[in-house]
Amino acid sequence: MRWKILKLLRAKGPAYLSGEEMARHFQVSRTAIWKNIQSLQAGGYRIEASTRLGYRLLGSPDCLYPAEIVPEPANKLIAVSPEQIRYYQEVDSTNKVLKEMADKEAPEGTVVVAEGQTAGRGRLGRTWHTPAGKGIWLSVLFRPPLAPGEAPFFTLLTACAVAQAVKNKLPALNAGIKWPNDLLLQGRKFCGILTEMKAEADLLHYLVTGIGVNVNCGEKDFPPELRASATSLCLANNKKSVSRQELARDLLREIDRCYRNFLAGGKDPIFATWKKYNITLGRKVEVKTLQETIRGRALDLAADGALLVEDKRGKTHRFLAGEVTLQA
Ligand code: BT5
Repeated sequence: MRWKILKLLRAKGPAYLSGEEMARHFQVSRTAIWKNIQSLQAGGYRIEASTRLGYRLLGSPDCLYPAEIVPEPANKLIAVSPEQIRYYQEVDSTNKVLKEMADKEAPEGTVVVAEGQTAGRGRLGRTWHTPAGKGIWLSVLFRPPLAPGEAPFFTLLTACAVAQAVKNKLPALNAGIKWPNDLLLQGRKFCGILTEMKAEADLLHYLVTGIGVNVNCGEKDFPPELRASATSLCLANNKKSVSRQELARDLLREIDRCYRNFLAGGKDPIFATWKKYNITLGRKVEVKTLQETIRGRALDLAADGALLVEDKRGKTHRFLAGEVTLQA
C-alpha cells in the first residue's frame, strides 16, 4: 500500500493530501496510513506531516526501489510488476542471488537490483567494480527456448537494450557495442555484461544476465588501475548527473522489447540492432581466448552471434567468446 500512497502524493504535486481522505480511499484506518508514511520516510522519502492539512511529498531518494524503476505501462515479460523486482541495498553479486532464486523456480522476468555489490563479478572470475549508489547493477532471469550453445546470444541482446536505453535518455552520446559484452563511450568502458547459465547437455534451464552500468561514477570512484579505461554516463555527459531511476526503467523496458522481438522474430532483428550500435565490425582487432591470440579484421557475426575474424593470410576464425582489443 505504501507505493500506492506514494503515487497519490506524487499526483498531488506540492499540495497536501489529507490522511483522512487516503484512509477512506484505501478503506483503512488513519493509523495504517501513518504507518505507511513512516515506512516511506524510513526509505528516504521526505514527507511533511501536518495534523491539520495532511501529508505532502517534498523529495524522493535516489534509490532503485522496485516501485520507482518498474516500467509503466507494464512490461509483458521482464520486470512486469514491482513484485518481480528484488531490491537490495547491498549484495555480494546480483547474478549470484538471482541464480539462487532461479534454482528455486523464480519465474522468467525476475530481476535483482542492488545499490552496491561486495563481490561484483566479470567474466572468468574477474572483478566488476560497483561503487554504491553510482550505477545500475542488476540481473535478469530468462528461460528462453534455446540450446545451451546459444546462450552467448543473450549478451548481444542485452547489449542492444543498454545501447537503446542510453540513446533514448542521452541522444548526444554515442554508445558503441564492442563484441561481445562491453559498451564504450569515447573508447572507454561504461557497461559490462555477464551471462551465466544452468544447463544440461542439450537443455538450457535458465540464463541469468547481469548488467553493470556506470551511471554517476566520478573518476575517483574507479580504482586507479581502471581510471584510463573506464568511464561513466555522467563523465561522458559533461559531468551532468543522470537519473538512475529513469535509466533503469528505460533499460528494463528495452530488455523486455528486445526479448519479445527475439521471441517473435528470431535473432535477425537483434542482429540488425546490434549492427547499428556495433563498433567492432570492419575494425582491426586482436582477439584473445584462453587458447590463442589472433589479429585480423572483424568481418561479421555468424548466425549464432560468433565473431568472424579474418587474419592477414585470409583465414577466417570464429569466436564464441574472447577478449577483443580494437586496434588503430
Ligand atoms: C564484464 O566482465 O564486463 C561483466 C560485468 C558484469 C557486471 C554486472 S553488475 C550486475 C551483475 N552482478 C555481477 O556480479 N556482475 C554483473 P569482463 O568483460 O570480464 O570485464 C571485467 C573487467 O572490466 C575487469 O577485469 C576490469 O578490468 C574492468 N572493470 C571492472 N569494473 C569496471 C567498471 N565499473 N567499469 C569499467 N570497467 C570495469
